[in-house]
Amino acid sequence: MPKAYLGLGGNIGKVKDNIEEALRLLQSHGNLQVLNISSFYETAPVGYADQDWFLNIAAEIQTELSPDALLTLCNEVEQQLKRERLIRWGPRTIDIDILLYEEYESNTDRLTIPHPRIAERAFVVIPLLEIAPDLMVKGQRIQDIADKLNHQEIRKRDND
Ligand code: A4P
Ligand code: MG
Repeated sequence: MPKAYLGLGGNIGKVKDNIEEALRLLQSHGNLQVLNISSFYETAPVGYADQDWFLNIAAEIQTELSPDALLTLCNEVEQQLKRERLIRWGPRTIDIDILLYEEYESNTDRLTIPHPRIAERAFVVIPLLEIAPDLMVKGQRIQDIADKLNHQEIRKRDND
C-alpha cells in the first residue's frame, strides 16, 4: 500500500489536541493508517512573523487513497477542525500538508508533491528527519537539508 508523509501544524487554540484530533479523523477514514508520528516541536513562525509560535509534527501514513483523494480528505479534516484561513502563511488552527507520496510528482496549484517548500523549512524537515532519517527529497538527503536549516528556531516540546 502506498506510503506518504504529512506535515501538521497550527498556532491557534489547543494545538496539540487539534493535531491529535486531526490524526484521529484522518484514520477514521478506513483507507488510511498512521504508521508513525514525530515528537511535537515548537517552531518559530515562518513567512509571516507577527504571530505566535507553532506546534508542528510529521506523520508517516499508508493509504489506498490517490494523492488527489488524500488532499481532499486533508482539506475536509481541516474544515472539520474549523480552520480559519484569513492570511496566507498566517495564524491557523490546523494545517495539513502532503509532503511526499511515494515517488509521485505533481505540479498543479491544487496539488504540488513533493511539497514545494519542504527544503526551506526546519518545522517540516526536523520532524521528518526524526521519523525518516534515510529519506531523500528531490535527490537530497534529509540530513543534509536539515543541516542547512540550523539557524531556524525549533525545539522539541516536553512531554505533557
Ligand atoms: N496544495 C498544493 N499542494 C499541496 C500539498 N502538497 N499539500 C494547495 C497540501 N495542500 C496543497 O494551501 C493552499 C492550497 O495549497 C490548498 O488549496 C491546496 O489545494 P492552504 O493550506 O489552504 O493555505 P496556506 O497553508 O495558507 O498556504 P500554503 O502556501 O500552503 O502555506 P504553507 O506552505 O502550508 O505554510 N510557520 C511555522 N513555524 N509552522 C507552520 O506550520 N505554516 C505556514 C503555512 C506558514 N508558517 C509556518 C507554518
Ligand atoms: Mg498549507
